[in-house]
Amino acid sequence: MASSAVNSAIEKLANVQLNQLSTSSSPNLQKNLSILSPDQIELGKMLLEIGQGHLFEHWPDPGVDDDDKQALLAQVSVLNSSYPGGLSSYIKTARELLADSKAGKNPFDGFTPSVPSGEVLTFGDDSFIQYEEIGVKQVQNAAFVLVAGGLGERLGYRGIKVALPMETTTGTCFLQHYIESILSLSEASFKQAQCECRRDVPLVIMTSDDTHERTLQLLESNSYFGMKPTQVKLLKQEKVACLADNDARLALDPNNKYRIQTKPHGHGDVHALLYSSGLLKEWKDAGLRWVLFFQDTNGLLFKAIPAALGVSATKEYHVNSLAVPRKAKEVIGGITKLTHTDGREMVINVEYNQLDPLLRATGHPDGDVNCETGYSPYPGNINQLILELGPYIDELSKTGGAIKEFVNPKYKDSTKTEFKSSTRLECMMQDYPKTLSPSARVGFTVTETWLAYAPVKNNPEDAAKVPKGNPYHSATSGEMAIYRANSMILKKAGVKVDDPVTQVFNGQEVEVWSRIVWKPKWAVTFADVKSKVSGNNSVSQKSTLVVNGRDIFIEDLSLDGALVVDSVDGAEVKVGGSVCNGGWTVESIDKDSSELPEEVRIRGFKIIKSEQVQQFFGEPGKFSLKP
Ligand code: UGB
Repeated sequence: MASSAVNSAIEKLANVQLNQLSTSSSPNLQKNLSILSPDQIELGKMLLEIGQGHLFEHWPDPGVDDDDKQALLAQVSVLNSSYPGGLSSYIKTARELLADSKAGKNPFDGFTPSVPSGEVLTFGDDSFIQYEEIGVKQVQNAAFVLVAGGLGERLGYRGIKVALPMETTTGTCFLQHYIESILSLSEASFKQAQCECRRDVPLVIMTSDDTHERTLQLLESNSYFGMKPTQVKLLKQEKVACLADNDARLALDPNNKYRIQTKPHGHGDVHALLYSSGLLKEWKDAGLRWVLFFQDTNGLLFKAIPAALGVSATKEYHVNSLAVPRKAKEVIGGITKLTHTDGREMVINVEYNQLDPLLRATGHPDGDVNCETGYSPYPGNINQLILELGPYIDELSKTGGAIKEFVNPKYKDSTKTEFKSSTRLECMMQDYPKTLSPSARVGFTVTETWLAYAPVKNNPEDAAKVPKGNPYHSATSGEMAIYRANSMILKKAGVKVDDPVTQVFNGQEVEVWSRIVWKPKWAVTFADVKSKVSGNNSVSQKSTLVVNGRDIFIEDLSLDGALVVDSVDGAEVKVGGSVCNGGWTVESIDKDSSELPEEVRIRGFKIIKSEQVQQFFGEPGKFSLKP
């Protein structure tokens, strides 16, 4: 036998003995070593070291279920590599958080909440317009990140939420609107900044196993809604391991004893994913300065983005959270200043379920209530974050993107020794500032709700139960909010838009404004709107106005019906005169009618298109439309 072969045989024997020693606490794993690869054996040892020997308790002898055993360790490998610090770090944090939870420890122990001060914007005033202008210039230096890994259990919709129509007048879905907004903003930015090189503003979409394939398919089947496919990156978040008890023993899937049960970890995963993907560095090297995070179903938020980005640039905020006035008990977090007894201070989102107990525990016996303004004094977090890229990368280089987590076990009884069902660690993207040093510039920008926030989160039944005066956050209210915002913006630009009427759909009382919608390429800022509207214009409540082209100018238009104007780039169209027709009406439907598509049922109405003036200008040139 050659000496190298002897050495290798000796080494192999030594390894086997070593493996057997370190796996001796699990006889079942030990007797299966021969079917496992060296990497799998390492993972097995690691699991034993972190108290997970129960995973092997039921393992039969080699030769039985070997593929399943290997599949389990393959899953462990994914769980280990997709969590910053690996599974051992996950289990260590879980034990600490579970112990705190059992002891009833308040995560805000030692902190006193107070109302923070931030930038409060009023749509259309001089400073708003100025901020918009500054913000638009910055878009060329920005990257956008959409978190869309959530299934939207509260909404109960079976599809992915970004595919839902944002409004049913045109049927534009959320993802299309987001992409068109980014494209139009970047076009405006390019023009305004008069920079030499035009940049393809990047868009990252965080998906999950629940949403990935369908998101990709939506993009591919619609040619990425006009974006270059290379401009869009999908980053898929992995679920995390479930925990069966207070010792953080990993829970096995009730239907498969060779599979660890997993659940979503939350939108906070976006930071670790961006970091590990290398994109942040790529963006920095390309000279980008901002990263804007946003959520899956807020059809209004791009109306507030330019001004908020302007605030970030002006105030040089490392972190800028967008907020709106919040109704007490509304299911959105509250932006709060927390001051610790040791002098530490931070401005942070306190999640909706924690704000009331925190207030009660700190000398506010009524908890989360409205103040004299009719709103909670704590601005509502709409989870639209603007981070400055440089400081963001610096911080993530230290943390690897790990975000402070929390655990929310549902205990069987007051002894808190057993869970009703397995739990897991969770994290939220807005908790990013929690690890920042006190010198970090963390601020927020409040805009009016009608302008910036109308998410689609609640199913009709739950929405109908929302306390009177609080927002429904449903498909019904989400669509009506688009019409209201566009009507209000046109009103501010001098158009006479009739008052809305109140109607009830799916048990929710909503204001129905004229159905006014425009493509982002028509206007992305208030200044754009004002430059395209002149003279004496009026729109009646029963009217629908759809503006789809870049250079459509509305001048002396009297609209009482439906008008749809579409034009290619380069076609300059003046629209005026009197348009009067049967128009498009909003009709109630029965949400339980199985003949109607789910997208319609969840809003409780549909648009009946009876009569309209519709014109498409397909050639460049100057045109006039005066019916
Ligand atoms: N999401 C993911 O991408 N991955 C996940 O694992 C989970 C969610 P929800 P939530 O602005 O209205 C948040 O479920 O968590 C995506 C803030 O925490 O709609 O109840 C998901 O696809 C809260 O402070 O929201 O509440 C979606 O795009 C408040 O601001 C997004 O994350 C509230 O949003 C949010 O998920 C709000």
